[in-house]
Amino acid sequence: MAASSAMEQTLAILKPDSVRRNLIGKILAQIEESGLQIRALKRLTLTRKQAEAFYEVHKERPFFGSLCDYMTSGPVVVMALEGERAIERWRELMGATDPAKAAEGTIRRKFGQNIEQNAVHGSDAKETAAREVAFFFSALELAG
Ligand code: 3AN
Repeated sequence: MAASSAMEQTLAILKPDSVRRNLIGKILAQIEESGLQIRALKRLTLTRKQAEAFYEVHKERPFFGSLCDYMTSGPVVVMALEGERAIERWRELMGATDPAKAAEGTIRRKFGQNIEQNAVHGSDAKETAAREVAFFFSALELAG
């Protein structure tokens, strides 16, 4: 088969509420069952500066300060996911931003607590995915 241009990488974050509630395994299982590959993975705690840089596109939004407080409130697990159309597939698996509006069976519907503490993050487009994967992972870490 020719190399597929639809092969993508995307960034996933298991947010502090997921790690705090011991949901890492359940969420990773759902990712693997979907057929997406976990290309790289680590646990870390974001500094304020890192959270502000990561969410820079939202800096004018009213929820920016609260979002950064929350994202620095405990450890997160960050992952580079890989597969055909990985960006869209991971968005589908996560569900809508607001867990109350997310489709049945999605991770946010099952595990999200509210629109801010919504369990997981996923890149929303090719350009953001490339930026977000590179924000957390080096070429060496992605080569495994
Ligand atoms: P998504 O994560 O679905 O791409 P974005 O990029 O609009 O959604 O929002 C980034 C993050 O900001 C969300 N995951 C959520 O934690 C938080 N957020 C989004 N909208 C709100 C809101 N109206 N109030 C509080 N937090 C929000």
